[in-house]
Amino acid sequence: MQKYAFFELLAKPLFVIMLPMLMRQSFTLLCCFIFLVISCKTDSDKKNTAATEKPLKNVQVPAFNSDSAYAFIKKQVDFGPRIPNTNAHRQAADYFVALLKQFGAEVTVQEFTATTYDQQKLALRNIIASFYPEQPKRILLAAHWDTRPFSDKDAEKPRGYFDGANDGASGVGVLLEIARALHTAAPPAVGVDFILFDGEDWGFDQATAETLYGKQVDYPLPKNLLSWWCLGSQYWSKNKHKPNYSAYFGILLDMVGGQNSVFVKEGYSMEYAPGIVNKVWSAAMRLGYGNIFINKTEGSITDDHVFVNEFAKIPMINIISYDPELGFFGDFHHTRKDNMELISKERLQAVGHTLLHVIYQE
Ligand code: AHN
Ligand code: ZN
Repeated sequence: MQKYAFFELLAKPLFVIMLPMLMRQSFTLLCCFIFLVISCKTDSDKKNTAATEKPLKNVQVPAFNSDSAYAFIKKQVDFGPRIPNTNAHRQAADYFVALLKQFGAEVTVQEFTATTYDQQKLALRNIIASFYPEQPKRILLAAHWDTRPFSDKDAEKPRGYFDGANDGASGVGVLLEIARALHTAAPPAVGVDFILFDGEDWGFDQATAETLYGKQVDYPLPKNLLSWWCLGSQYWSKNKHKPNYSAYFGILLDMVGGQNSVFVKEGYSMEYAPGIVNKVWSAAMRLGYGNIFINKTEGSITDDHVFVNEFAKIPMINIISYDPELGFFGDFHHTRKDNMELISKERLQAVGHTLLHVIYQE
């Protein structure tokens, strides 16, 4: 009895002392668990932001020379409008091939014939230039090099010709200067391919029909085409210069040299490759071009990048001039205003500098 009484005596304080201790302990354990869950979550949040905002590589980026880019544009304009089946068109193509070879690129010329909406047979050439062809990870840069055969938005001369300094030559000029920079600089960590697309600008829409023919006209598409525009990119995307060719991503330049022009995030680019758009626009902001690369999404434009996405399955974005007031490319578009006077070295610099940074940051 004495013994039991002793245990009874002991049991009560044990219970009274131990239970709160145990409860305190489990409270501490619970706190630890909650803390762990919270810290894990913030940790994964950190990882997520790190995925979109990778730390910058400490690399030497070659300089972009906008005087040189400007000279490449002037050279094209001096041939005359690069309208398919003309001498200026043939001479410009020969010039691009020779120059890109001089810059050390592996050059492939893809020749083909295409039929336009008005049943003209055109001898076209897509020109492909590869730097570091042995690199498996590749970036594709593109622009169209042909000129539209009529200035159908020019109120005074809708059947005239125009220089296409911005529409065509500006994108090619920036690309040629990037190729020259690659030739003189240490290689980036990626291979770079250039495609100069032909036959982009012989397209047709009802506005063209109204001005040229004074009435609505219907030109049904043949089964090999999705659009009367972009004949070169539609051909290349279905018949690549190397059958298994692909690229990590692509960037198209279209009308990038016009003074006062700005670039908004184009609709199809945001549908097909929002990550690439944001990568390029972030690079531009970082370099101080936030007044030119505007952080808003507007307009969806059928251009060469659409077919590269659709058929070649390469995520490609478009950097293209957009006038927020007009809700269109700009008042120069397909008029005789599209000449050298329109070209701004500052705009060429913003685009070229940004692209070289994007290339060397990969
Ligand atoms: C549209 O007008 C919808 N696409 C033609 C894009 C273009 C024309 N780029 C240069 N010229
Ligand atoms: Zn055009």
